[in-house]
Amino acid sequence: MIKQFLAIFSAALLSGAVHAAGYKAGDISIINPHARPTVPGQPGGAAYLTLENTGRSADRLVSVSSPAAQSAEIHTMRMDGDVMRMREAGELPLAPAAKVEMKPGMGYHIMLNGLKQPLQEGASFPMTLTFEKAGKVEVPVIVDGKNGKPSAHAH
Ligand SMILES: [Cu+2]
Repeated sequence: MIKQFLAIFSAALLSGAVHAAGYKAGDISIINPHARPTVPGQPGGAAYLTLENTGRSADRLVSVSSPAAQSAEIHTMRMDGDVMRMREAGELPLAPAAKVEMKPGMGYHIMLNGLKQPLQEGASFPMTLTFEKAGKVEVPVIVDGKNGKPSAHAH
């Protein structure tokens, strides 16, 4: 059962330049889910969001899915010597008070494999996050290009 999500639009954030959307699943806050645009023929894309555990017990993001892609995986990037390597993390641990901000180029991201159509700037698509304790929540992911060029994300 998908819990109803609660949208908290903070329109005044950062002098109106950024409209960050926030959602909740139990004690977990999901902030600003967004994805980079992709070009036609690009098989995969990446989505980013911030997760904050406002509760007193640890939780974990255990899976992600979206009708926009055949599969979605939790990935991490890290430097191995001078080579950036990516791997499937499988899950994302959230200790009490932990805040994990996904962003391009480092740390965690959500890999969207087998996109059904290109992600177009300005569009949005639903994504379901499943947490071990907080359960499932569906959030809209906004495709935005404000971080610059389309993601050159390939594995
Ligand atoms: Cu990846």
